[in-house]
Amino acid sequence: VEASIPEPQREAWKKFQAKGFTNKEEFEREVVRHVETTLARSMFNCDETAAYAAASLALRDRLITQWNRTQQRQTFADGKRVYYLSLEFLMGRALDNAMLNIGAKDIAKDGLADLGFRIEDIISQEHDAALGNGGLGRLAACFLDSMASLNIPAWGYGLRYRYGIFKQEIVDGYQVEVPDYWLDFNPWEFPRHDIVVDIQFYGNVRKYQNEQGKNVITWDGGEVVQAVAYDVPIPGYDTVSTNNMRLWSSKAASGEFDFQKFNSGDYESSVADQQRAETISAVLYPNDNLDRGKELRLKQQYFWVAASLYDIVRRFKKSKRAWVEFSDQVAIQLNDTHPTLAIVELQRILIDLEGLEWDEAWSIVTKTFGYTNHTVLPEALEKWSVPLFQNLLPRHLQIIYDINLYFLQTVERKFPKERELLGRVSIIEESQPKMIRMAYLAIVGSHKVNGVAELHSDLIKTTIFKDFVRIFGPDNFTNVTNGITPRRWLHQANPRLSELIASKTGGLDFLKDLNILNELEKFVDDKEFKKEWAEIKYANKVRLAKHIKTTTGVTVNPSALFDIQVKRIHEYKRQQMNIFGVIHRYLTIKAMTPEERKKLAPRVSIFGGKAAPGYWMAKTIIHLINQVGSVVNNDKDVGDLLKVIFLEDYNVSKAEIIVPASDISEHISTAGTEASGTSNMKFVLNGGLIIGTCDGANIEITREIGENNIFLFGNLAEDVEDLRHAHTYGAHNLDPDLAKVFDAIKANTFGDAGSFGALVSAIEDHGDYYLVSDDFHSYIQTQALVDEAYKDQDEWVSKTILSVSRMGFFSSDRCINEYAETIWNVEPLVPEPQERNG
Ligand code: TH1
Repeated sequence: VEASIPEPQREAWKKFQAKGFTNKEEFEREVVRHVETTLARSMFNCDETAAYAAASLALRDRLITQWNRTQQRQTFADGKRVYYLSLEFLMGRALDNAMLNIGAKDIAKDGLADLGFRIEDIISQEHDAALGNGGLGRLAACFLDSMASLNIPAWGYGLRYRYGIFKQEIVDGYQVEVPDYWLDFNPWEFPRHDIVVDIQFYGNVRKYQNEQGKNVITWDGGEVVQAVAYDVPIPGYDTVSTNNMRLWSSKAASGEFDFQKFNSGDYESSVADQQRAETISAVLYPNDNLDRGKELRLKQQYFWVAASLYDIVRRFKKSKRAWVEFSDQVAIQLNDTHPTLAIVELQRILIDLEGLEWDEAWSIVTKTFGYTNHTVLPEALEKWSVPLFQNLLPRHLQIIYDINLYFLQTVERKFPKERELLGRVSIIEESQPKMIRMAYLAIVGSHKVNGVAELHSDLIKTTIFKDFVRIFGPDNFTNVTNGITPRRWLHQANPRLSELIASKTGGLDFLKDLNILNELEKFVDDKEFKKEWAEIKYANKVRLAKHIKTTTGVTVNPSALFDIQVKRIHEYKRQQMNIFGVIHRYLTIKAMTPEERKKLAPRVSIFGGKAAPGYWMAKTIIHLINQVGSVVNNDKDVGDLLKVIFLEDYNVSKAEIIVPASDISEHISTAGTEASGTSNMKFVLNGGLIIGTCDGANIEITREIGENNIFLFGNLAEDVEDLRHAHTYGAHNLDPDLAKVFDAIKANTFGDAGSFGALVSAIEDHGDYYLVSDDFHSYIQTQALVDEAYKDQDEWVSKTILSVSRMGFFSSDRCINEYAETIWNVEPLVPEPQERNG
């Protein structure tokens, strides 16, 4: 409220307040103005890049107005806000989404046409904002869309990586990583050079008594780095509520160079200091579901968490409330354990800087935080080495030890006879070196822990967090099944399907209440409707076929069954099983007579996804897929019956083309390993069926759409452990069909067998941890059922309509409402009608 304009001058401000555009002519005027002034160009050198820039600038002018008003309204209302802390936000493109959410796409389309551009060409100029690896980052993006659309006062806090997830190129069948420098021109971010926070690292802790005789602890960091805020507006759908995503960028504390060093001729080291500071926010770690324990990663986490908490606490302190009210004003959600240091940092602020007593502070902390777990894979659970941590954050280590001490004392009191329990649940693992178990710290410091699908939430309660359920009671553990935003994943990605649905359900309200899709059920036998439905799927397949042609050179038949598996490449997701199944299909076709071949349903097997650069086995899987493709796609015996495609550089904007084009998509993780999966929801919502295991959200999708509409196969989670044991202690009898596939690979059918040795021997010789052989027969048989079912197109289309009509549950709006009610205790803040009208 300081620095605001005095009352008498406010009239002038109101008179000249920014208006933006409200119709096509005004939109065109704004675009031309931005081309001619902001971009300093003209109609004689306005290419599509410039038109994209100008259209985005015109659009964002409107966003900014809404955004400012929303922030003002939230500040005046002085209610509770949600802070979603995520090290990843996989936003994809912003322009199309912004146009649709604020309801300006038709205006923009016509306006751009008047100015000589096709809107699709302009939209496709935008570089994806790819600040995430996969499902976890995209979930955070869907959540931001839902929180804004539901008018929930919420901020996302993240890191402004200079390089997002690498771009993938396929060279001679191998993945090659190319850096993703994306900030050249980014109209969606607003640097806040006035919002700068000093963050310290390393240094020493001192304990002394102050003049009042009180014990004081100070931490003097050896290194100070500045965090600069960059804000990104997050528009809600069909509301003026526009929330904020604040991303922190690192820079050297002295601003530029260290002048002393510079003047004394030590130019190189002064540049080095600067670079070291900037390195913190330079690059996203490209590992999905893997923790590598690197110091720079810990620096990123503390840098981001400390800046965010400073910001949150500063905002709270402006309200002049008592500290006990903190958790009435602030809910902080931890997206996995990556921001767990926030728990320690808030405790440090309260006791060291604000002078609260430990217990009072700790009670505030635990009421504030909620922790979402996204994985049970042991290699993904974060642990920090104590020596490394002590060096970087000495005061935080002391606080963690104290948290652990008090925690273990309560455990001891509650379970006095169980000595081994203390070691099991200790936040410190007594290994060499000692390790800090971040998930345990997150549980101890939060009032609610949730998993992301029912099976997963049950699994964490009965396996990795079993002891904690006894200690804290079952009420601290809950499930919130993931969801996806229907705005991007239906309306934006599949506009024709969205339009058809709107025409049958009375408009676009289903985008705000996805259960309205139920009304489609009555059209399952409507001939005309089914025809239109099928035509839309076909058109989407034609669009993908064109993309395949231009990017790979391979011609695929849009009438063939499109079988798609796109997601990060990981052994637990079992792309290897898919490609072995493809090889099995190929061998079967080769052994068929021409007559037999005529009866077969043609299929296109489509893969896409990135391998972590250091994940050798995942890279081998990509290589095998490409090798199989180059053999199969050029085999005259096979023709259209089978094509194998690897789509380069799978990302959010490509998903928007791929997802609407599936007939079947594969979600075939070893049961119990995929916490939820979210692309499964996207594919079904777009009229595709699923082949999948009883894992993650597949189970709830089955419950919702009915088991007749999904192809489930494979062993169950409850049996996985015994099966693994059987491999270790018994003879591992390879599935005979899989053995034939391995024989073909070993016979160099797909190039040098040596390249794929590790892939084969992981199954043959090293215990087949992911149970590929155990599930292979069931997988092949179920794929045969898919072939059969696809032949009856009429029935197939009915299944897809029924499925879509029952997908309402998987809206991220439902999911966010559950978080709001059961974890955050926040209410929407709905804009006044006059604000809605401008
Ligand atoms: C994913 C899970 O694997 C996936 O099943 C789930 O749908 C998604 O999160 C959203 O809940 C995860 N991604 C990561 C990434 C990192 C660490 C752990 C996980 S779990 C870096």
